[in-house]
Amino acid sequence: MTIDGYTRRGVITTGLGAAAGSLLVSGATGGPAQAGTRGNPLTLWYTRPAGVWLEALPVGCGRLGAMVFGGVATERLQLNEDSIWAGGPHDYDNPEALAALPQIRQWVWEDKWQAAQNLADQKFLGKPSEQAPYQVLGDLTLTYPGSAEFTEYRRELDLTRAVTTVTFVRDGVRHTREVFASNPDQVIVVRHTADKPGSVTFQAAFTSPQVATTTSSAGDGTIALDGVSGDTQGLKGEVRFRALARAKAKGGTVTTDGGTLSVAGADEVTVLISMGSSYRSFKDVGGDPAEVAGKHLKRASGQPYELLRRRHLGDYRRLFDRVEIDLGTSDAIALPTDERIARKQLDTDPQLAALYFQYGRYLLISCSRAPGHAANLQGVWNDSLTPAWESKYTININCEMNYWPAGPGNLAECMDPLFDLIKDLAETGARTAKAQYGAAGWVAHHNTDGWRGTAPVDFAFYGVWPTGGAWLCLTLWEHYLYTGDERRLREHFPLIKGSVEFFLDTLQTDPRTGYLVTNPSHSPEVGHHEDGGENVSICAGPTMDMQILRDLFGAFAEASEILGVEEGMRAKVTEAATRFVPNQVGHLGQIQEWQEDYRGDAALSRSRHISHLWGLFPGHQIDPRLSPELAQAARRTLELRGEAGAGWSLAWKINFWARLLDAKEAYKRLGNLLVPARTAPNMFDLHPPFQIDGNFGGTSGITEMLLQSHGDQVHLLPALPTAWPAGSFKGLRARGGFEVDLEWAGGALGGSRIRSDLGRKLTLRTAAPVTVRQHGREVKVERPEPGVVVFDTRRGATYDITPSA
Ligand code: FUC
Repeated sequence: MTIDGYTRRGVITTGLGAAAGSLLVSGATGGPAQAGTRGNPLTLWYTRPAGVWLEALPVGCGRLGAMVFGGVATERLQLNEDSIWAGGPHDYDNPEALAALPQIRQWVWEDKWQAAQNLADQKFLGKPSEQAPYQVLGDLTLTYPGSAEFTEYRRELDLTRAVTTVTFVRDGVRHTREVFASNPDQVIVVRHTADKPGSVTFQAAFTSPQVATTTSSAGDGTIALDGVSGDTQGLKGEVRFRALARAKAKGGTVTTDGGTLSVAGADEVTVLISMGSSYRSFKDVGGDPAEVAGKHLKRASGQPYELLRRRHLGDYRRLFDRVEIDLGTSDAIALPTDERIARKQLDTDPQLAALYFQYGRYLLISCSRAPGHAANLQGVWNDSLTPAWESKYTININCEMNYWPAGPGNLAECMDPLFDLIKDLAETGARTAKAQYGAAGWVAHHNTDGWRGTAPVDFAFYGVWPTGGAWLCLTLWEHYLYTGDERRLREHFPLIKGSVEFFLDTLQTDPRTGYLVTNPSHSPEVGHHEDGGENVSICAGPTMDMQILRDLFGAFAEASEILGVEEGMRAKVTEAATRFVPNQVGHLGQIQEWQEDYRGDAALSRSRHISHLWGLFPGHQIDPRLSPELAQAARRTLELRGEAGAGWSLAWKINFWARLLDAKEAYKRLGNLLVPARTAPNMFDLHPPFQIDGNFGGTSGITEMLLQSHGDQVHLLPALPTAWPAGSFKGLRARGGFEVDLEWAGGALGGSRIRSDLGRKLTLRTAAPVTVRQHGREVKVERPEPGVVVFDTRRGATYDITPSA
């Protein structure tokens, strides 16, 4: 582990400034900025070059990423390729684990937690007991000769085009540089133009903290960086990589020498950056990075800049443009983005929330696309060999949170890399199930990495949690709920089935309560007792496990019915689910976090993890309408838990409060997220340090305030804050295959248009009665209760919803 204060006792101390680094820039000599957003409110913009990494602007196309600093005399592009993991293919399973399992279980039944947890630490953790870090590739640094003075500086990231632009006047010439990452062409494109011919002159060179060498190839204006990922935990670094940069100039000269690319006196220049690695899969790193990087560079070099740009825009906009959102605006929009965050005044800057929402969608499109890996803790952007928490996949909350905006935010395709990850885990996790539990199916614990480790890691306190794979499987089901894509469901069903099989084989009947429970497990990262001086988390049947498994078993039953398969297993699964520990209310009126209603410190924990509210969000077993007592207890849990740390925790709370239909509390958490302690100048979420889940959780939270679709209902404006009296959105998706446009004014629904993709029955909840029309003709609806209309829809048809006169 690379984070300070991550101790065996389960306490993390994070100093705000320390990990995040200073956010202040000094010594910038920029002149007055070009004002405002230039009519495009979906722009992050700044009056100075980035001084530190958290001010640089991210671009990405899934597999590749770059942080663009926007310097005048020196431009730094910090580069990532998403398969550069330290170490190499490795099986983490511990052959001693299986023999220790009965004793660990027995001690848990006997409440001998310390003994159980110690034994798990000694015998049940993976080998090695920590996973590998995701690593930086390197930098491309461009240096531009000229005077130190410049004026009219502006740096921006336009979310509507996924292009970052820097422009300034230096030595009497206006220079413009545009950078984008193209998914269709798999290159990063850096375009230089100037308003006087012959004024583009620079040198470019690669550097890397990895073991790497630089070379140039004469003749084609190309430089190369060749390196290999780092060693870790006794595993040799085996991912070889190559980065290439090539300049194509109009006018002037392009030369290369000793790894340096020189351009002199050109009118305009396009630099293409291509990267490739030897990673073919978690078990094969025998690929040829030169072939991969060379192939993309060759293809992109053959195309004019305008075509590269057009192809990029076409691809990006196809996804991004599906959703529009307007939460209101104000004069604050004329301020640079970092100043807006620093003001801490979301109330007078509603557009900042809209910008944050769309930034989340931008980031997901930029870091989670095929071809490429799922979004890790930092998406794809990481400047370190030893990033916080190894920039891995933490699957006890963070990785799943990354994908919360995908369904409702109309970006279902961005889940594909996650589904590839799950397929890998089903393979490695089947080995772990067999080796460590003697069980069928597959299991993944709380973390995974580029080698798809599925054994428990770190310490038993954090790692012995067998439900990570089960939660991931529910993202496969969510994809179906949003899209109705039965072909995909059929493809994914074996993954769900494999997870269910593992639990059918390993769930234990608790000798004390008779419930069917996980053992050993824990409620993620929360200790329930001090036992012999040791903080212990180990237990049987924590609430979160039971909530996840209830949904997993339910999803299996429904999916198997839809697909017409596994009738026998369905009966078994449905029966087993009736023996799960129910959601329970404890002595403080809270949702009980464990099977037993532990008192004292356990019940009063201020942990940032609120795992026992999983059933409120992303699940929906706790619902103010269907289970008001549990909803009341969830509210009490949130009050007791307080506001302790981490951007992602705050983001989760927005979603919780929205699900409790409490607009005021949800909005308050959003306001707390959009402040400098939690949102960097470049709008990256701060744990701190940077962790991208908070961005995605925040985007999801905003959606949950405007539109919810669970419990077989679509709820319009379920938790609309008073700070957004008027606004609109377009293109949000609801479960059941509906696409929703909506506008509101005076805090009330103005009208909505809903397209039905699947022709399902629609149950619609609104604050006031509505009338439904199709092509202007009123549709006959049932009104089972005030505020609810139910009607059949036709596939592909559109329905207009207006407040009844
Ligand atoms: C868990 C959390 C931390 C962080 C890390 C990646 O350990 O407790 O807050 O999100 O994962």
